[in-house]
Amino acid sequence: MHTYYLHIGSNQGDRILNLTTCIEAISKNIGDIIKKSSVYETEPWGLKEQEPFLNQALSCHSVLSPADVLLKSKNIEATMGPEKDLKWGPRTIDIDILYCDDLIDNGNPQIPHPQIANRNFVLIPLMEITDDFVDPLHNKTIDELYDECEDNCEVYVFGSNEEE
Ligand code: PH2
Ligand code: MG
Ligand code: MG
Repeated sequence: MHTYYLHIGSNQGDRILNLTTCIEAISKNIGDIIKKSSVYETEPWGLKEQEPFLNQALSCHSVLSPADVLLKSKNIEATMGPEKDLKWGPRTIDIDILYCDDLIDNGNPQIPHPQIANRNFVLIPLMEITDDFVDPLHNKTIDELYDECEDNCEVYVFGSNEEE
């Protein structure tokens, strides 16, 4: 059994519904959701001229390999929205694999995700659910990575998609 940290995002359509639908699909096709961060509204990174994103970090348990989690994630993305045509552009849903246990693998998917330490919209939601988890590449906690991160993009708590 593996513990995965995933990061999901949407800036098209009903963004909250997209996150909720995506989480349901992850629990059905990948494995049990262990933790969910709050939902954050985040300034677009990369391509500035687009709608703000909602982002959320998750942990889940899965027996699947990273390659299979990537395949399942691509299937969920394909079911939920049109193909992404622009790098860093708008998305109905995006699922990124951040970590699998303390694995370091430069294959596909690359784990840890190569951009974690550079992005507030990943680090801030992730910090909420990682406790004392140590990034195996940097040998630092997510709090430490955030302290050192030079990204200036704005990230606000938007709310929660937790059932009341
Ligand atoms: N995803 C992108 C490009 N830019 N910016 C924010 N704030 N959040 C994202 O999830 C995001 C982005 C393409 O995957
Ligand atoms: Mg992404
Ligand atoms: Mg992606």
